Amino acid sequence: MPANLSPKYLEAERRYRQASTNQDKIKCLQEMLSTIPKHKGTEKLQAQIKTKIAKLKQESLKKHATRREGEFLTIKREGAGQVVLVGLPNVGKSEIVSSITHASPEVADYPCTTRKPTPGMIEYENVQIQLIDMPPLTDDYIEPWIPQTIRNADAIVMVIDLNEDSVPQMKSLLKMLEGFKMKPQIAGGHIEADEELEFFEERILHKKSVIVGSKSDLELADVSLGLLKEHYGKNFPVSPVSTRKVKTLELLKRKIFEVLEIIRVYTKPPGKKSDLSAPYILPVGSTVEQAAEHVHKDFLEKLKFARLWRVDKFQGQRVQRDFVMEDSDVIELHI
Ligand SMILES: Nc1nc2c(ncn2[C@@H]2O[C@H](COP(=O)(O)OP(=O)(O)OP(=O)(O)O)[C@@H](O)[C@H]2O)c(=O)[nH]1
Ligand SMILES: [Mg+2]
Repeated sequence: MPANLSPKYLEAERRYRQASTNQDKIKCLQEMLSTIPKHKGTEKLQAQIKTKIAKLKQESLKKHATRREGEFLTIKREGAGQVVLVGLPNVGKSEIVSSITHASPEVADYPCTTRKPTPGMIEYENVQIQLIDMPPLTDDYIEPWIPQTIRNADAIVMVIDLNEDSVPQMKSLLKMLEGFKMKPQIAGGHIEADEELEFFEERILHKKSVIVGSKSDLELADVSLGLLKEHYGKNFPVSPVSTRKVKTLELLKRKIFEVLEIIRVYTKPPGKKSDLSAPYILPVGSTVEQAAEHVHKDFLEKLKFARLWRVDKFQGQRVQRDFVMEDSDVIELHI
């Protein structure tokens, strides 16, 4: 055995021997490969590990080919919207999920820790938003449910590690998403309807997206963030985030709420106060008529007018059906 194998390598090798599934074995082998000292004396061992990984991947592919489509994992949508985290290995996706939701996906300082989608709920003010932690996107084998889960989500958070070169990461991420026939785009732009789209259809799907620059507390973060903003700031909102800084996490929640392009609308009975803990969630740009229909379909026909309250703007003025509502509006529906 070549000398100079690190404790991390030996630990990964120990776990490899105990691993029972191909996925786990691949994960350990990849870890061994990333921690092995790169010199002449280990070349043979590196080659053996690579061959073993390739063989295990082939086996997994065969297994997947015999699976039926219905077996893809998709996460049931909950709350006001579903947002998925994507990024290269080890960029901090899982730590973000465990910091702003009640879920606790495994976090580790080696790549490819996450194997399964793990949903958690973000509480942003009085709204619940579902955030899904995902396995990393890499150039090697991607399980077929991964693109499908990303396509299903309402929006994408692209996580870029600010402690590494940011622009190349972003490039490869966009390239991989393009390979899945997805094009991230800034919220507010025109989004193609995607309801009838199936996973295997070829049409490019546009997805509302934000960029999160992770590990903003680390040394290289400022330079990396500057470059990221310079190259992509025009096309996407870029938020620096550190799981060690609560304030950045609060701003991230706000950004995630914004990318969903939803508004909260409250109703109130005449002469009474509205229940501010129970908003109706509507798409940005919804009218009074649409809000009324959402409350009860009978309102659509019977609604005569509505009164509207908006902080510093309206105090119960009458508004018509086509009036466009904003976040936090209160309406009183009259039939
Ligand atoms: N300093 C610092 N380290 C962080 C931060 N966020 C995550 N990390 C560390 O980065 C490493 C990777 O974090 P993970 O959350 O497991 O990364 P991941 O993107 O889920 O990794 P994979 O599941 O392998 O793709 C861990 O050691 C984390 O503790 C951060 O904001 N600041
Ligand atoms: Mg992870």
